Amino acid sequence: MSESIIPPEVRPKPAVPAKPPHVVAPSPTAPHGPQGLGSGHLGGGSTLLGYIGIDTIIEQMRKKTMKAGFDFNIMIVGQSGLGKSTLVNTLFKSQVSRWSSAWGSEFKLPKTVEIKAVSHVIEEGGVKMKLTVIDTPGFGDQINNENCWEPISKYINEQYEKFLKEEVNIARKKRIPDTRVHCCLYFISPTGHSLRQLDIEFMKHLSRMVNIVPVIAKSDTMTPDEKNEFKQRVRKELEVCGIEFYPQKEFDDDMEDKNENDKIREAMPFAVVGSDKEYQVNGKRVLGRKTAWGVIEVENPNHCEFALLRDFLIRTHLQDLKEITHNIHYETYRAKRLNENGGLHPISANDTQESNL
Ligand SMILES: Nc1nc2c(ncn2[C@@H]2O[C@H](COP(=O)(O)OP(=O)(O)O)[C@@H](O)[C@H]2O)c(=O)[nH]1
Ligand SMILES: [Mg+2]
Repeated sequence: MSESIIPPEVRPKPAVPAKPPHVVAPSPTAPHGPQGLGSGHLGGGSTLLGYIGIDTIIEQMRKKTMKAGFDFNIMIVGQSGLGKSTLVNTLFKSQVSRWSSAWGSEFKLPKTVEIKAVSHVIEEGGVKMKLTVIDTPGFGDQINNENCWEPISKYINEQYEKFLKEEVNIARKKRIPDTRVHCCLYFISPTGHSLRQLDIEFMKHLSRMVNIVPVIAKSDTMTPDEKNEFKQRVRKELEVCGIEFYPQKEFDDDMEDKNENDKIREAMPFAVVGSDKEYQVNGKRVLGRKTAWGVIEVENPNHCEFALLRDFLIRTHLQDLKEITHNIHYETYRAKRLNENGGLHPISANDTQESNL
């Protein structure tokens, strides 16, 4: 047996990296010469140039994104006590939970709507995300809540304006800081009856300027039947009022997108439960809320729709939320601003109050 082993042939090292074995050297008689990139040569693996390496662009983009990191700005709106801070902490787990006590004490009894943005860099799997949570304590807490959407709409427009100013600068920054609101989580009170006037007013005025994702707060306070009935009623009311929440039908890219988003739209608004407390269930530590009937596991899809919301916001639609913000909402704002002023002049407070964009 050993006699049959042929010693490896000694070959000179190539001056350039070797081409994959299937690559054939260009023939001098080839009709297009060495640069001929006729489709016949590229389809199904070129015999002319062999492997070009276009597919590595994905890896190149991945590396760049990993280095640069990215911004995600989420706004939370709803009456005090609906579990807004808790849910955001649950969404982004322990990384942001530290903020909750500071928020709680800072905004105990707000008299008017205050808007506070808190940023934190979260890193997972080598990817850095600068997460900014924009809290709106005081929203809907007044006796008269008329126009309480105004300060929020003003804030959203101010961020578009900031971005626009940077964009039209002659000496632009290589990367414009993005403070635009990519997603507005709107908390609906689990009344079991219907939406309040305040909810309708808010979503009506803002649904065309920001991505609104409505959620039913503290859904553990309703029975499964009540929850389903309430969800249906809310969906119906939104439809009757002409309120389109994210993901908006008109922005579906293709049939695949439409099918996927249809399922999500039918399941919305997600009935969620938030908690930053862990419990031991079947030997595993889970985030949950203890009730007289046992522990409601926040991340268990049989218990509530928190996991659906998390997957949708973070795992499947985060990039789309950013793209719709940039390509649709910001673009609408930008076109309006450039049209109305014939250029850019400082924006007045009144300009940002109205959201008839
Ligand atoms: N039953 C129930 N209670 C909740 C839920 N989420 C938060 N809470 C509780 O509701 C209270 C207010 O929560 P917080 O997150 O501060 O509400 P925020 O004012 O909207 O930010 C706290 O005592 C929370 O523990 C939930 O999903 N279900
Ligand atoms: Mg709060």
